[in-house]
Amino acid sequence: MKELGKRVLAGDIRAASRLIRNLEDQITDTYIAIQEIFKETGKSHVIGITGAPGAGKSTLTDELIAAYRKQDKTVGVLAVDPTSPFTGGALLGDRIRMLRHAEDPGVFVRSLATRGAMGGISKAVGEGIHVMDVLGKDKIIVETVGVGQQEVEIINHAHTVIVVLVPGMGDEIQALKAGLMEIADIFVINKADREGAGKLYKETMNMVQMSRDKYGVSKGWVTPVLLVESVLEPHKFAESVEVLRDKIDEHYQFLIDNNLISERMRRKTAAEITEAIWGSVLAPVLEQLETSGEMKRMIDRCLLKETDPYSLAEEIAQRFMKQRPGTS
Ligand SMILES: Nc1nc2c(ncn2[C@@H]2O[C@H](COP(=O)(O)OP(=O)(O)O)[C@@H](O)[C@H]2O)c(=O)[nH]1
Ligand SMILES: [Mg+2]
Repeated sequence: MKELGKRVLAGDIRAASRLIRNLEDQITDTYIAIQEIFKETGKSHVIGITGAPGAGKSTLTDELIAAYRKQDKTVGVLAVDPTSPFTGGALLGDRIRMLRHAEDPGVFVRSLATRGAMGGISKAVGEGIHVMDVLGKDKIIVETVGVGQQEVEIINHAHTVIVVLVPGMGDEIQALKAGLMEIADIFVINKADREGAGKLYKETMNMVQMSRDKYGVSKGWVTPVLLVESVLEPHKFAESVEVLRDKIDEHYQFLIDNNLISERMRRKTAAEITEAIWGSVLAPVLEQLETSGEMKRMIDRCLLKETDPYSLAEEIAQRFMKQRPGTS
């Protein structure tokens, strides 16, 4: 696994692809490659695009690639789909759709569908971003499906978070109140050809306004709401995605000008350290308990009420953490 990181540093695309595949398969010693490249990370602008399945995120991403390429900016895309842990098949459409950029050396598109270990997807996303970062991509777009906690995690990885809404998904405004409001740097009302787009736009504007009244303008950035034209009208679609591109860059500039970038970088790094500790401390312990059969025995004992999970955890902590050589 050594060398792989070095090859990525040298701009080797095949090594980068292989490393990302290893992340996806959660091959444990990928961390060596990440160690090798970490020093060179932190240069790209990371853009998160989140929203319900079918909201048009991939279609939008594809057009956003084109919009950035017009300005000669290089783009990396990580399409994350934790909902297809076995096949990754749901992403096939994405791959085909973004095929028009396949021959462009300034574009690097990869998908991630990890096999569902706890915290695994977030860790793989963070590492995938590092890989694209050291490949020198100016912009890295991370597409995530907004279900459950997933959408909130994107804020640990992205500088700019775009929340995509579409008309005709009734609960969405409800869901927004429950937390999306805080993570969105930009709202996109997508599929403008659909009935209700105007209404959704107004509702979202109202919501932004209300939270402004309630919390005040958060350090000067007023979350914009952009109505993106229908993909069925390619010319208008391209134009409104260029407006989106400029807003995204305006947000990044805003973070830089107001010294907020370091705050986001701290949050990103804190999440990464936590995940790394999880990976190197907790994961091996759990794995050992699993393979030795002790986990099974512990479950049995708990069910028989001979003990409880908390006493067991304390026991495990004693054994693994407090009895290392030199610590007692
Ligand atoms: N009517 C309409 N359909 C769209 C628009 N944008 C995307 N779609 C379609 O919506 C479906 C889901 O799009 P996709 O980009 O895969 O959504 P994702 O799951 O959020 O990535 C596809 O069939 C797209 O062709 C739009 O502006 N109008
Ligand atoms: Mg998609």
